[in-house]
Amino acid sequence: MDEKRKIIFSGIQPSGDLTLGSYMGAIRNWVELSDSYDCYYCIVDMHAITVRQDPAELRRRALSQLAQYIACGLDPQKNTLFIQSHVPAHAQLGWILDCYTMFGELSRMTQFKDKSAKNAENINAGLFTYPSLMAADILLYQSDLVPVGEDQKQHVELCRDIAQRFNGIYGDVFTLPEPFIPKTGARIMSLTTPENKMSKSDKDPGGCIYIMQKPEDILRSFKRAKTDSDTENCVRWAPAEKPGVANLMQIYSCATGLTMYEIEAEFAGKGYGDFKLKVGESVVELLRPIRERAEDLMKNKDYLISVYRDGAERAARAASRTMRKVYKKVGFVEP
Ligand code: ATP
Ligand code: LTN
Repeated sequence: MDEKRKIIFSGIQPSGDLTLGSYMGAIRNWVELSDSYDCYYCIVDMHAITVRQDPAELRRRALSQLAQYIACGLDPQKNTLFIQSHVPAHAQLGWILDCYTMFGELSRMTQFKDKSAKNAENINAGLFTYPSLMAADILLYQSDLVPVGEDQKQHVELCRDIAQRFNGIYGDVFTLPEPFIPKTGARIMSLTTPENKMSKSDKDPGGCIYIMQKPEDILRSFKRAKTDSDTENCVRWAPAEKPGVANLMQIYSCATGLTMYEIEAEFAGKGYGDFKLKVGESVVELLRPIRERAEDLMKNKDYLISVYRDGAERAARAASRTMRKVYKKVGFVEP
């Protein structure tokens, strides 16, 4: 009866407005898991500054992201919702783990390679050591599970390697976390270039759908979504051959709960016009209550402040237990 609840940690950078990709790949699962686990859901602003940010925008987005977490169904009473920079233990453990992470390991990270190609004028040390800070986020809370989209699997695996290395030297200090990746929606692609991941830093606005976007803009983007030149039996599950259609089918499946087989049956004999409209409408209906609730919450800043303060206090308490152990193990004098 008194069995300890398993722990979950996940985070999203306030580096842009939240997308349908992050909702379907991550947040949707956070909500589902929040009943049976002890959950820490973070706004990782320290990760966000690895790419240059406008300070006022970063602050606005962090608060709006908190409102969106709550609006997506994360109850602040049941979950610890907080902002990374408010809990100094993340930076402290991040530094320590930097000393247990290898240059070669960091060099192999695809996100580092992608982001340094996109930000050639600012390949800073933080962008490079980003995964050790992410490992600190996860390990501080002795997390068992990390619900993320597929692109983050490599980082969670590196986190396990770092934890194993540390435990190998000092004994069992850290719990080894597992990634938790959804079966559908693990990788939502851009609507205009379905070979690329839908991403909030995407330069092509039509490719990305945002949680807070207005219904008419969402519908317009779906109407323009890239498909192919098939005319007969065109809504078919064939990801390699029809990436644009497969992406829309994934989105529709996530929004409605229908299987690929049921989606094919629904659109048998119909064209892309009907299909894209239906997918767009399903997303509008999925996001409508979230947007409305988030807009309401944004009017109540005092409430949001009380949520993140309370979250930071709870997180700091849990983090300090791990930090005490780590300080002792590495040989720091007790403060
Ligand atoms: P950026 O463009 O700044 O790198 P992003 O849009 O890729 O940001 P993240 O903040 O990196 O979003 O991701 C937040 C969470 O959502 C992560 O768990 C990530 O795996 C997941 N996620 C992001 N984009 C997608 C997507 N297109 N499909 C599925 N999951 C996604
Ligand atoms: N690297 C992640 C964001 C992130 C994260 C974390 C996710 C930072 N720390 C800890 C899960 C657990 C990203 O870029 N999406």
